Amino acid sequence: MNAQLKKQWERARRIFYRLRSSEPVWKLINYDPRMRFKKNQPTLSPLLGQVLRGLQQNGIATVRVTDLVGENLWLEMQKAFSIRLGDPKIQDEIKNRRSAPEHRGDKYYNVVLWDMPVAEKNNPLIAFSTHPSILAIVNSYMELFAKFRSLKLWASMPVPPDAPEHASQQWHRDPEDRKIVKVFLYFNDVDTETGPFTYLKKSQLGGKWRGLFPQIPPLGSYAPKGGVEKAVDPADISIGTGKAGTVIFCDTSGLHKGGYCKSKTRHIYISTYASQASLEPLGIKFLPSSTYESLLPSQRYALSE
Ligand SMILES: O=C(O)CCC(=O)C(=O)O
Ligand SMILES: [Fe+2]
Repeated sequence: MNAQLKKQWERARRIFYRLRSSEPVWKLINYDPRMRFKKNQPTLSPLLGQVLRGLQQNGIATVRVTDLVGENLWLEMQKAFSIRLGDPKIQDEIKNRRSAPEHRGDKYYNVVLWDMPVAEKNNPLIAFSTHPSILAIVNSYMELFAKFRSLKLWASMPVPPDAPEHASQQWHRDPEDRKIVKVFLYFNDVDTETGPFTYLKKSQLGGKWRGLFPQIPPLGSYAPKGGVEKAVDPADISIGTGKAGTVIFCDTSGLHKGGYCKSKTRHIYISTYASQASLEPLGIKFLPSSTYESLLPSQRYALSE
């Protein structure tokens, strides 16, 4: 392709994706999941309502895991987490981890504790990610039946002193969708040494910082170093320190970063939800739909491709 043609092709591609993610087209693509949500609107307890309002107003809200899903599930989740962390192969990886990236997007600082995850409904982590209370918040925020798109279970390891911020340690917007919900759960206490998840409040769809380093569909965006700090009031930056069992709901189409651990390891579980318009590859394997037959409609929908 000659240079002129390439340029035109690139321009056409940009226009196509911008149109595809515009409100009317996005709503059209999501007609079916929007109608499903209308027919199955959850009633929210005062606590869930509060989390939803936080998401709507600031793009972020925090809640205790036990208030959301109860003590028993949290205990089972902690057991499941310890088993994965204790796996000799994982322990080896932690010992032999690299101390620098190999390429641009390489999250060399995260040891992956659950590779090729399969969504077995009795797995406590999957039960958490598809818990009716969580889906009630996610779907009410998205105003549609959302898809559970991926999960990450990480030990985020301390980086060498003065290592540059790399990949998602830098301010960025995720690419998946116009609206995205990620649910972050800490399995250990996270302070400023432990790479807390950090968010620019009101950078979600409809927020006052939506236009700052915006997504470029079908991509997200990275902010230049220092660009966010220069543009905003420090009070708008939420630093997600918290005890083990802290759950953060966040629209990561807004500006965020995290995982820059200075001296302590961070144990984190991340569930991603987006609409069926998302073009990102699925990061989770589902079982045949008959496996999920006993579940609620919102859960069955979340657990489908
Ligand atoms: O590791 C973190 O805190 C940030 C992760 C992130 O950017 C993401 O999951 O989208
Ligand atoms: Fe991200």
